[in-house]
Amino acid sequence: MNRPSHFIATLLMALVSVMALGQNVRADYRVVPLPGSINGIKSADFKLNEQCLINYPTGNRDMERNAMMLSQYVEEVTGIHLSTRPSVNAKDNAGNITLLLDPKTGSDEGYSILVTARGVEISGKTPAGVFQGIQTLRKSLPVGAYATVLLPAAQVQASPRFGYRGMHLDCVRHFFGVETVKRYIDIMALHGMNRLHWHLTDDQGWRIEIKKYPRLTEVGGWRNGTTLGHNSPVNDGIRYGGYFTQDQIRDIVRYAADRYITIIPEIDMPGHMVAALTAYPELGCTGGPYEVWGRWGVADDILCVGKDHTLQFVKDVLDEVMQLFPSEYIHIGGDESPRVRWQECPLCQQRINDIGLKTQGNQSAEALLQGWFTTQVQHYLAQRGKRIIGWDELLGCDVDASATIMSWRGAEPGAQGAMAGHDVIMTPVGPLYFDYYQTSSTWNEPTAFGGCNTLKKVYDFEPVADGLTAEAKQHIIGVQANLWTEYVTCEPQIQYQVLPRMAALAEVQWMQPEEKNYADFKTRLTHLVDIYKHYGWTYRAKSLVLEDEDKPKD
Ligand code: TNX
Repeated sequence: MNRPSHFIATLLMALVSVMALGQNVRADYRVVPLPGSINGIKSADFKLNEQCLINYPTGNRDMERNAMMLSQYVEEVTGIHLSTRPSVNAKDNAGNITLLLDPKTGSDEGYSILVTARGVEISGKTPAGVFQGIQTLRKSLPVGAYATVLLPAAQVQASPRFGYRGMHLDCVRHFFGVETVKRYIDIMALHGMNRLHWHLTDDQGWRIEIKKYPRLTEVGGWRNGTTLGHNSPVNDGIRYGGYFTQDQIRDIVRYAADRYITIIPEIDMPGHMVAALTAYPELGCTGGPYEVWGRWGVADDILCVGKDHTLQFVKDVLDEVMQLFPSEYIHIGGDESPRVRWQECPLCQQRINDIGLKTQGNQSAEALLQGWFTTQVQHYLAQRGKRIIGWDELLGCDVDASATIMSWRGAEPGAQGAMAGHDVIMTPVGPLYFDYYQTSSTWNEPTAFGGCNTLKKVYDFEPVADGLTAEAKQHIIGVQANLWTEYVTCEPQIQYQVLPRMAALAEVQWMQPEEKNYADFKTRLTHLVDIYKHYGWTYRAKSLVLEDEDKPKD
C-alpha cells in the first residue's frame, strides 16, 4: 500500500471507531429466553457507561461474585468497564446498577430488572435468581465497543417454568478436557440453564479418577482404537483416552456452582460397563478377558450382580463420587442393559433364587434382578442423603417411585412414570437428542447419529402431555437435551451440535407454552447469535436463515 492511501485508510478507521464510541446504542430486553413481562416506564433512558458502579449487599459472597460476573459480562460484550462495590445504602443506587435480594421477587430463580433514568436494580429472591437477571441484562446489550449504552426505562420480570433445566454432555465416547467443559458451562449459563448431566463412564472409557480402583482410569480410560463412521469394519487403531482427576472435577464443580449450575454425575450401571470390566474382569459374569470398546452400541457384558464384591465395588465408587459432587442427585444410568449374561450366570441365578424373584407378567426374573440391584444402590445413596436418577428402562424393573426417571425413548415412558408417581425429566430422542442431525438434508453436515431434530422441532416440544392428571403434571420437573459424542470429536463440533438448538430449548424450559412463538423467537435469535460470534463459538448458521423441512414443500 502506498503512503497516502495508507494514511486515508487509517484516518477512516479512526473515524469509524470514534463514531461507534459516540453512537448512542440501546439495549433490547427481548432476549432468548423471552422474559415473562417487559413493561415500559415513563422515564428517560439509563446511561450505562464507565461512571456507573455495580453495588452488591455488603458481606454477601454470592452477590459479590454475581457483581463481578456482571462486570465481566458487560466488559466482554460492550467494552465498558464497571467497578463493583459493597453497599447497603439505597442512596448509593443513584446512577448505578444495584444487585439486591428481595424475598418478594417471584420463585427461587425468578428475577426483576427495574430500569429508570436514575438507576438499575436487579433483584431476586435468591442469588441464583439475580444471576438469571444478570444473564438477561447481558443478552440485551449491543455487541461491540461503546462508550455509552442506553437502557430503556422498563420493568422486566421472569420466572422459569421448570426448576430442572438441563444439558447433558458425554465425555466418554470422545474425551473433552477441563477447558471445554467449562466453556460448555458458560454456554449453559448464557441460556439460563442450571443442571449439567455429566456422562463419565461407559463401554468406551472410564473418565473419573477413583482412588480405590486406580485401574479404572489407568486401564479403563484407554481404548486401542476407534471405529470409523457408524460402526464400520475399519478401526483407526489409534490409542485414545483420558480422564478427569479428582482435583479437576472439584475445579469444574466449583466453576459450575459459581454459575448456579449443579453437576449431576452419571455412573452408568449395570450396563455400559465394559471399560470397568476391562480394568477389573472379576466384576463381570464370565470373568473376561474384556477389552475397552472401540465401537458403538450396546454390549452384552455387564456387571455381575450375583457377586457381593460387585455391590461393594459400586458402593466404593459412589462413596468417592458423593465426595466430589454436592448434587442431591446421582445418575445411575440403568439403560440398555441386556440380561443374556445373567441368564447364564450361576451366581446371578443363585441371587434370583435367594431373593425369591419370579417372572411377573412381562417382567422377567432378570429384569426384576436389575430392579433389586438398583434398589440396593438407591438405599445406599438415600442413607447418605442422595437421590437417584435413572433412564426410563427402570420403569420396567419395579423400582421405587422415589427414583427420578429420565424419559429418553420418547415422552411416553415419562408420562407413564409420572402417572406412577415418579418425578420425571423429559429428554426424548425426538427432538432432544442433539447428537441427531439438525436437518434432513444431511449430505453437507458433519456426521451425526442419525435422525432429524430441527430447531423448530426443538422449539415446538411440549414436555407436559395434555392427558396427564394434575398430579402427574407436577411430576414433570424438568427438560434436558442430550449430547452423546460417538460422532462428536472436538469442541467446535460440540458447539455446532448444540447451537442454536439450546436457544430453542431455553424457551421450552423458561416460557409458558402459550407465550411461545417460533417466528418471534427467530427474530430474537439473531442477536443471541451475535453473542455466540463474539465469543467465537461455532453454531449452525443455516438454522437461522433456512426453515429446512419446516418450509412448505413445492
Ligand atoms: C442411546 S440414551 C444411549 C446412548 C447412546 C445414544 C446415542 C441412552 C440412555 N443410551 O448410550 O450414546 O443412544 O444417541
